[in-house]
Parts: sequence; structure tokens; C-alpha cells
Amino acid sequence: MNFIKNIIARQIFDSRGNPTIETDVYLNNGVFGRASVPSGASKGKNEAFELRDNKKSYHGKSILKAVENVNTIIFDTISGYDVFDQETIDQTLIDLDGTANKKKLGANAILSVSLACAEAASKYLNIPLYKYLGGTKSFRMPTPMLNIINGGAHANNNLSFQEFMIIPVNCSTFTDAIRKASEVFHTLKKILEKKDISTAVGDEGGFAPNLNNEEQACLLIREAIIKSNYKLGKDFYLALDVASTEFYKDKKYNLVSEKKPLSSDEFSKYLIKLCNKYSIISLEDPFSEDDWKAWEKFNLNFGDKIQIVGDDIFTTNIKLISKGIKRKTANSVLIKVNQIGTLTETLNAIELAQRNGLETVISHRSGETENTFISDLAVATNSGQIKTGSMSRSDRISKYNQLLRIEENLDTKKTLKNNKFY
Ligand code: 2PG
Ligand code: MG
Repeated sequence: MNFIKNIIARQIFDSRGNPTIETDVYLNNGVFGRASVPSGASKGKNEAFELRDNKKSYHGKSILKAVENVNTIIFDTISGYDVFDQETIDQTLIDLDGTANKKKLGANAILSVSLACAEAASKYLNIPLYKYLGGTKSFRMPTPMLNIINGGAHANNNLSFQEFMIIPVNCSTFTDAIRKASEVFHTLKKILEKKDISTAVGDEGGFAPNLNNEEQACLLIREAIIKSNYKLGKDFYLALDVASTEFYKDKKYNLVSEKKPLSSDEFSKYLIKLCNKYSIISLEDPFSEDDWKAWEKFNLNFGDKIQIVGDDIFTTNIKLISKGIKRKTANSVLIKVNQIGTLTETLNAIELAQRNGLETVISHRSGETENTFISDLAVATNSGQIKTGSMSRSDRISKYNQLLRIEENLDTKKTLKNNKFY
């Protein structure tokens, strides 16, 4: 028997220095799995509930109630459960909470247990986590999307767009892809230094300078790609997380750099111009989570040319993804484990998207920990894409390092050839 013998949760810190939850799930033979939970800054309104204490300490951000929920009610309920029955564990946690958004126990409390159970099960079997999660299929490594300039809610600069990412392509291996990306990151740093532009970094380890506008960020990245002896549009593409819900007010898009607010149509034109000029091949949250019509129109017109990724609009929730599939809102779904709160629901969201021909991009949060679960998840689900920050800061690098280890472990090395954008 491989049953849950003990569960110990504690409060630790995330990459922004805010409290978050870490949970250890012990099995009867002494093996344990550990997981910690990330936290977002630009959150979709339909995300699962992050339980915080709202007391005086830690500026209201402590999560001791979530810890208590795990150590008492959750442990009392799932103690003795078979750790290999992830679905039953997760369903029990969902039922125990009983609310639509996991408000009672906290999605952070629930997720920490859910992920730690999977980790414990893989350790019990002594197999890598990605193999446990993925089963018997053959795996492919994801293409990394690296956010090397940060703006929006992740930096205190004047860029409205949240993430300016590079996508290395035409690489036979992940190792090769991450090498090229790292070279461009360091070249960009030199370029910024030379131009006397700040090289301080934002929440996801990308540079976060004040710039004239979003286009200047693309220009600087293009320069870095060229100076690294690569070609934009051949060796690299660009991707943006516009995170536009953050600057959508009164049905208009309010960019710091634009004189007047833009209507959905005007903003759509603005985006397409930028895409054409800078080989931008993927746009995440180009429109607000409340602007479904703009999504539909954009996907109809450009969905065959550009990857249109739904983050805030879907929140890894199968109800919203189903709605998006019916209304042809996007052609890709961003997957964040803490947006929904259990492993099973995350896997269901990925399966639903993939079965309906949508791409899945596995994603970190802006507040991360050293936990590398999402690296294994990306490989296990053959998602083909992962975004997990820039080439600095251990909370981001830990995910890339784990992918290097996984690639070393895989039998087939030429693993990126069938990925999108190749
Ligand atoms: C996003 C994420 C991760 P946050 O919007 O895609 O980059 O940011 O975790 O702040 O929601
Ligand atoms: Mg996003």
C-alpha cells in the first residue's frame, strides 16, 4: 500500500519575498513529496482563490490559515488515501472545499497538497516526475519563451505591456535553444549598458528600464538578436504578453506611451503593425478578459498567422476554455496550475485544449518559488511551449535547469523539431 501517512504544511517565501505555502506529503514507507505554490500579480478575475490572512503581519499577506487548513481538515480527510489515485484525492479536496473558486480552504492550500501528492507518488516509484505524470507516451521538450524585458504589473517602469519574450527556433534540442536565448539576454544587457539604460530587472528576471514606448523594447531585442549573430524571423521570433486587462478601462486600451486611449479596433491595428515589423509570432492576452468580441474578431482575422494565447480570459478553467472553443476566441491556452488549484483540473484543461486543436503553453507566475513542477508538467503533457521568465534569478532559472536535466534523461535528443514555429 502507498497511502498518505502524514501531511506537513508551512509558510515559506516566494520570489517577491511574500509568504506562500509549502507542503510535504509523507507516505507510509517514509517517502515524501514536496510542493510550493506560486502567486500572480496580474490576475484574471476568474482565478481560483488565494487565501491570505489579511492580518497586520506581512502586510496582510501571511497564509497561516491555509497552512492550518492543510495540517488539520485536509490531512484529517485524505489521510490513508492511496497516493496513486490523484483524481480521487483532488476530487475529495474540491468537495471538501465546496465552493466554486476554492474560497473556503484556499486554492493555495489545496494545490500544495495536490502537487505534493504527485511528487510523492513519483518518488515512491523512483521515476522522474514527468514520467509519472505523462505515462507511457513518448515525450518532447518544450520550446522556451523567455521574457527578457519586463513591464506592466511586473516592473515599476513605463511600459504598459507586461512581457517581451524571445522564442529560439530551429534548434534541435532544448539545450541548444536555451544557449541561444542566454546569449541574446547577455548581449541585450551589454547594449543597455552602452546606451546608459538601466539593467535592473523586474519580477521575472527580465530588464525593466523606462523606454519611449513598446516599440523601443522590440527594437532593443532585435538589436540584441542581430548582435548575437542570429536572425530575427529565422533563429528567433518575438512573443508578447500584452496583459491588456491591466490597462483596459472604459472599454479602451490605455497605453502609457499613446496620447489617447485606443478602441479595440485601433488597438488591434496597433498590435498587427508591431507583429509584422518585429516578427512577433505569439500574442498573449492581446485584449481584456472582458472584451470577448475583440478576441473573436482578432482570432478570425489573424488566428492562422499568429498564436493567440488566452491567459486571464481562460484562467485554466475548462468552463471558460470550452466557451472559448465554441466562440473561436483564441488558438492557444496558457496553463497555470494555481489559476485552477488542482493537478487533475490542470490536466483536464490541457487535454480539452489539445483535443480541440489549441496549443497549450505551460506558465510560471510572477511570484515563484524554487519548485520546478511546471518543467515536468510541460514535458509530461507534450505542451511544446513553456514560459518561465528570463535568464536570470534562480526562481526562473530553476525551471530551465530542470528541463536540462529532463532532456539529459530523455532517450530521443532531437526533441524540438515537431514543435510549433519550426
Ligand atoms: C502572466 C503571468 C506570468 P502573473 O500574466 O502570464 O508571466 O503573470 O503571474 O503576474 O499573472
Ligand atoms: Mg499573462
